[in-house]
Amino acid sequence: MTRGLIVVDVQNDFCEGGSLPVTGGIAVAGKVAALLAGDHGYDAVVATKDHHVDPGDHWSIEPDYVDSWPVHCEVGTPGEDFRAELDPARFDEVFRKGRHEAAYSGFEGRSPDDASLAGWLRERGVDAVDVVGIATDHCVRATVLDAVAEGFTTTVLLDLCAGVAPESTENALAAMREAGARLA
Ligand code: VGL
Repeated sequence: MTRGLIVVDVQNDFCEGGSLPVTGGIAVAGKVAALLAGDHGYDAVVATKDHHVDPGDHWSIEPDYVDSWPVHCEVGTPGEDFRAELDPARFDEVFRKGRHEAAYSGFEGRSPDDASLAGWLRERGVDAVDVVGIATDHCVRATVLDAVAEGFTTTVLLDLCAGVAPESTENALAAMREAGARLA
């Protein structure tokens, strides 16, 4: 198989100290950085970024932390940047999503050349993907479900993921497993 790694939304705002901090986000950033610094064996490594300009009611001053969230990953702010642990040079491509919508799934993202994630991976012969990042119960979940739907053999590396809340994380694990993803 030709294997790809998808690093989902390891951005400052989703880590401790950010506007929508997920516990364990910084630890995930460190572990992903360590993986990418070594001889990881992936044929392609991509990252996704939440990249909001005006995502409508995805942002709220009274967020419910289910469908609405504090302002996060606003284009042009440090919160939208990758965590400093990550060296962007390790990514073969970056897919940005959510300019004017929620866009939880990395498969909604586009490269600077306007490639879709699925198209970009297929063009390189990738047929299996590992998914890591933040948050297990939202953007990782949506990205994994789309990866399976797009026909990729999909594995979630749970040790390199962090979730917002325990219950929704458990639900996400069940949904990803049921869809046919492998949880590792
Ligand atoms: C995410 C909540 C809101 C995520 C994005 O990256 O999982 N979560 N927007």
